[in-house]
Amino acid sequence: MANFETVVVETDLLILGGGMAACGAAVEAAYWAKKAGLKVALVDKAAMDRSGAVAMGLSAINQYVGLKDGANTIEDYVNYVRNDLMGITREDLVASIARHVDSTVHLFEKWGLPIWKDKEGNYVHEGRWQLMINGESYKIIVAEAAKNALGMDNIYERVFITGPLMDGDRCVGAVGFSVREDKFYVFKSRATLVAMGGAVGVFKPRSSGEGAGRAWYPPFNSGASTYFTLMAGAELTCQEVRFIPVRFKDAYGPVGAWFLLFKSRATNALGETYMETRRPELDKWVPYGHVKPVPANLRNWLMMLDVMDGKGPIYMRTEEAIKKIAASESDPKKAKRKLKELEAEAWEDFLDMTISQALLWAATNTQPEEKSSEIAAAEPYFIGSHSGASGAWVSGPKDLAPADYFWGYENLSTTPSMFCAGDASGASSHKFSSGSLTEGRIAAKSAIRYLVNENPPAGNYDDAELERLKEEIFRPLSVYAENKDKTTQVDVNPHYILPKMFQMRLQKMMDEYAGGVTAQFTTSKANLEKCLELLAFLKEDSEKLGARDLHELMRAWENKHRMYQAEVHVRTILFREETRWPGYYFRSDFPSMDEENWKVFVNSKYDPKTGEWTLRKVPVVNMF
Ligand code: SFD
Ligand code: AMP
Repeated sequence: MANFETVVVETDLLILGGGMAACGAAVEAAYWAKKAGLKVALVDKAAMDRSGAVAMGLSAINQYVGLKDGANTIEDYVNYVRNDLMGITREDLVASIARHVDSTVHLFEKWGLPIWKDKEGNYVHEGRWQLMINGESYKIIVAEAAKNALGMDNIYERVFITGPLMDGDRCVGAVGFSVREDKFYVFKSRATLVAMGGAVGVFKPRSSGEGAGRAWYPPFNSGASTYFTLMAGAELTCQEVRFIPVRFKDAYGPVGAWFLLFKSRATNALGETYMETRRPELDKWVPYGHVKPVPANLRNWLMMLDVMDGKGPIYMRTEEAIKKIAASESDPKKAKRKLKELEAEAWEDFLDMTISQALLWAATNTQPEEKSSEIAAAEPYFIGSHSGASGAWVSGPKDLAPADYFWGYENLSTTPSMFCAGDASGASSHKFSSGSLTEGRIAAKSAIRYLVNENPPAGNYDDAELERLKEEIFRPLSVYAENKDKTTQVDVNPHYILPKMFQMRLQKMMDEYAGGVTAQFTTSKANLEKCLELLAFLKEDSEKLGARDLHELMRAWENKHRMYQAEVHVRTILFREETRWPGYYFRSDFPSMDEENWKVFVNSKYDPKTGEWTLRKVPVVNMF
């Protein structure tokens, strides 16, 4: 690896990721760091303008509390999130974000994001908490603010972070490599903020063949936050709480606008509304089965029951919803205009954030005002900022957190000097884009306060360890180079495994044994144990990952990250002996919810030195 230049970057605060949380962190950190004379650097594996979940844009801001208008209270939001997560949530973290999120939305508007307004100049709501936006350029607008705040000299784009730099049990930076140049990066920091999103591609996708990269979640997020925090010895939480979005089938178009703004029904092929016909099922999941809105996983579950009964396909009744709204105009001219407006809004909803769904409509001659569209449950994803909850276990704010949830600084993980935000921080769902950016701001301000108050020393860095990390990072290139001539078919070789093959193996075992699409999201102790057995073999073979170029080296590391995301997920589902989130996953051996024994968080931890896992129950403390 002698030809790979080593680049060393020294900074006080290191922000990992360039998505919503990282951009919020950059804006806030730059402000406070300037006052304190501190340096802040940010690293993204991609180009910030289009990186992360918001890459394609979004059509709504999903968290706006409207505190100033008196529309809702912080408690209202906490109640909503707690219920949607079947009782398992860190109320202190949710409340902390809820009290600041409106100011973030106002910043978006100041930065130039068009938010829909009605004739009186008020925001147009999609639902109680959601605002409609013209959001195709959402990420570019947010990235511009972050870049202006930090300056491009402090931003490293197209640098893939592989893992942490440790000094004993303290995180003192990160290592990675350029995906464009032959460079090994060493970032030395006194505080680190992890915001590298969630994970896609751990489970086999519904898409196949040339469409296999197509998923609801962006292909760029591949479990880096989970891997990084695990390898830094941090405690994680809610790693069993995956997210299964119900989406327009095959291109994953959003359903929120249809259900909330257009008030559409979803029915089975017989025209029955499963949310009504299956309502008695909700009694089994009380108290959460009886709250409003019905939790996302239970909405999924009622639909899945119809599918399992052979009553599919399931349809979003777009034509019915559009006609109903247009018919509310008594003047025929106005009704015609309204119909045109609704058609445009329906197409924009997809064009703003899931362009391929609009293409699929076009390709299948679908006019939403004339024809229903199929919806389906997608494969599982890890996205703690949406309706999942996976992430690191972090300290809450002093004024809100119960004693057991507070250790000095908001969003500090259990690893000294390491903060987490967005998908990287767990048990505080429903942050979405606006809440994630808000949490990035909270975490960054807290990290700068930590640097000022504690003045932590620079880390000790062992040159031999850095050389070892460099060898480990680039090993897939040499594994391939040394063995490439031992085969006549490049993707089959007993001496190496290419990332694509490796990923297919991971996805197959997760799909079949850990409750993926093929298993109708169902699993059990026996299946999970089988999965762990196969994961152990995969881990052995991960030493033999081969890569032909820098791009494939990135793919190799993405899959190594995914493998650990998979393992912590499987271990956590196995540990929780109940079914709490049917519609996300179902334990056939523990088919019901057990409030007495399992109304708790499950926290998980990995010891990188011994390879041992520790899982424990942590009580849920209610604030409201
Ligand atoms: O409704 C490395 N989300 C929606 N939020 C909304 O507010 N409105 C919507 O309309 C939303 N919809 C939606 C949403 C998500 C997705 C995938 C779709 C649709 C299709 C949720 C938000 O997008 C989400 O909550 C936030 O983006 C989360 O923020 P954050 O910062 O935690 O994650 P990120 O933005 O994805 O950024 C991750 C960054 O990490 C980088 N990265 N960098 C270096 N090294 C590595 N190894 C790295 N791995 C990853 C990424 O490049 C990126 O910069 S709706 O349809 O559901
Ligand atoms: P989605 O497009 O499904 O991500 O939804 C966007 C937002 O609307 C999220 O906050 C969802 O939780 C919410 N949402 C979607 N469908 C429904 C529904 N049927 N009832 C209540 N909330 C919903």
